[in-house]
Order: sequence, then structure tokens, then C-alpha cells
Amino acid sequence: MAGIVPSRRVRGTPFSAGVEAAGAQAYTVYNRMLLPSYFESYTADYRHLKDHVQVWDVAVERQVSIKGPDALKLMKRMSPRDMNRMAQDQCYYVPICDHKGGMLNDPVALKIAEDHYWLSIADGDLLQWALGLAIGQNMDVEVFEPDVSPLAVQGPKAEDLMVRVFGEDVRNIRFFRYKRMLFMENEFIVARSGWSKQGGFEIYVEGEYNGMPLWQALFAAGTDLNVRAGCPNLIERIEGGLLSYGSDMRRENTPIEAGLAKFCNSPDDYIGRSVIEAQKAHGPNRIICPIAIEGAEDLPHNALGWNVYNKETWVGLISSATWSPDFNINVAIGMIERGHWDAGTVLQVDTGAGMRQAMIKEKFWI
Ligand code: THG
Repeated sequence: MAGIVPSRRVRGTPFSAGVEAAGAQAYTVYNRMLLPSYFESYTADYRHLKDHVQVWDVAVERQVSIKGPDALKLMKRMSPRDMNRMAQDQCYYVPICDHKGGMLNDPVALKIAEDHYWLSIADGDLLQWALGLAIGQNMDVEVFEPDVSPLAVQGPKAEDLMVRVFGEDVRNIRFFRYKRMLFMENEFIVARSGWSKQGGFEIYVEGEYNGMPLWQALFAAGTDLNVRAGCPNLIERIEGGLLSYGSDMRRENTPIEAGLAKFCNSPDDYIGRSVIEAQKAHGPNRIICPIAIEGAEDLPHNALGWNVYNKETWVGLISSATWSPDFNINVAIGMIERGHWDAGTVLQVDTGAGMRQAMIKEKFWI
């Protein structure tokens, strides 16, 4: 396939110079910015991520800043997740829904101050939803995109690398908590989070001009740790069941269908509440499942959305699938209809290049 042309409309990031120099071989577009897809290959990147440490340009995870006296009120209207006990150093994974419970995004929320939150968004125009609600309901908040670009450090050696750049206190950051850490006179929010199951951190780099100096400092400090540029890895994230909004679930799905019921516990009157509560009580009509697809490591790499059948009956769609070197099977994420999602159920998948037998698994692989 041909390349992608960057422009003011399809922006690079503060780290793009580093990403290019490190040899990114393919990009996708996410929030109208470039997101690398792989460097050496999906499999080589995957092996390296599980064995060493990688630095990821995830500036595409744009921040929607909600600041002002009504910040918590707006967060509570938008969030199916209970915001009442969120601490000031905490991150929450929060599905955001429309009035029918349809998912609009699945950001990570950060509580910056009592009257200030960031939503670190997935691919979609969540700023316009937040701004529309704020204006429509006369809330006293500012809604804007600050000059903040997340850089993720992921892998088993992530903590050792981070300590060298930010100091020993990095070790005290708990999962989905953050601390403000100094880098060359700048204080950045550093959270223990990231879109892999290998452990690691996300640095919310404030000020575009700070991007490359931090990128270079991480690489200079990590030579003996075999640090490399990486990016969210297709294989590892399917093994880990990390969902990609727009691929695995969309506005046509509720968070209950997306398997995110545990993040829908708000006692407050949020948008979508009645549908979500009803689905929690009666069960959804379909749900995201881990699925193993049999056969060789030669699944087509086309846009997914493969139909799934139980004998003659259509029972759902596969939204993401790839070969897993560690589990020696094709790992997949699918949305499966009620009555067909029990672990052990045998299904048939139409890959567009032939039918494959598949099975619903009890849980994701990692
Ligand atoms: N980090 C930040 N922003 C993001 C993402 C991120 N924005 C876009 C996208 N990723 C949002 N989606 C997710 C999906 C899953 C997780 C985070 C963001 C995630 N889930 C953990 C899991 O499933 O194991 C744990 C969630 C929890 O227990 O709270 O990390 O990655 N900044």
C-alpha cells in the first residue's frame, strides 16, 4: 500500500522526528495524527516488547481538558463510572456513552485537581461532545485540547529505564496512579499505565518543544537495556484483550456489550444510565469474547469484520485477529450474540479466504 502524506490536517507529533529516525515502516491515522503501526515487524516488535523496553509515541491519545467549578458535574454527566471517590493522583478507564448507552469513546480520565480533569481519548471527537454538553447545560467549565502529548515506556525493563531519567521515586507510582516528576526543570505527570500488559508508564509531556529532548534522554539512558522505539502492538494487545474503540466496539455497542460492566458503577444520573442499568440487570444481547481461530498463521491481514457462524446461524463478528507466536494459535476478539458466547462453543469464521473453525475462550491470553 502507498504511504500517508502528513499535513496540517494529518499532523505529526512532537516525537515524529524520533519515530521516523527509528524506522517506523507503517502508520495509521488516529485523532487526525500519525500513529506508527510497526517498526521491524509486528512479530519482532512483539518479542522485543515482551523481553525489553520500548518507547512509544502515543501523542495521538489527545487530552480533553475540563477545567472550572463545574468540572466534576460534567464528568459525572458523561461517566458511567463512579467519580465520587476518585483521588487526585488517580487515573480511571471510563467508557463515555450517548443517551442510548452507545459508546462514544473509552478514554483514560486523570484527576488533575478538584476542579480539573483530563480525558486521554481514543480515536474520536470527544472534545465536541464535552463542549456541547457544557454549553447546552450552561456549565461553568472550559473545554480545550492542551499542548500535552503522552509518551509511553512499556515492557519488563520500563521501570529500570524510567528510574534513570526521573529518579527512584518512579518505583512508588502504583498502577493507574500518577506522580508529577521532574525532567529538565519541567514537571510532567507520569502514570503507571499504558496500552500493553507488559507493565510500564505514560509520561504526559507538556510543551511540544519538550518532546524530542525527552525522547533522546530515554534512548541515551537505555542503551544497555536494549531500548527501542515501539508502538501499541497488534499481537500483544489482542492477547491481553485491550479493546480498540472503532474496531472492537463502536457507537452501536454499549459498555456492557464491550465487557466493561465493572466500569459502570456510578450512582449518579449520567447520560445513558437507563439503558446501561437495564443491560446490567438482564444481560446484553451480545458481548466481546476472546476467540481462538484454528489453522495456520496465514490469516488475511485485511480490514476485519469477519462473519461468525454457529452451524447455519450468524452469531457475530470478529473485529481483531492475528497469529500469536507465544500461544501458537490465531488470537481474536469478537462480538458474539447471546446464546452462543459460552466458553468452549465451537464456531465457524468466514475470513474472506475460507472458513476456519474457532472456539470461544474462557478469558484473554494475558
Ligand atoms: N493510555 C492513555 N490514553 C489512552 C489509552 C491509553 N487513550 C486511548 C486508549 N488507550 C483508551 N483505551 C484504553 C483501553 C484499555 C486501557 C486503557 C485505555 C487499560 N486497561 C487495563 C486492562 O484492561 O487491563 C486496565 C484498566 C483498569 O483496570 O482500570 O489500560 O492506553 N493515556
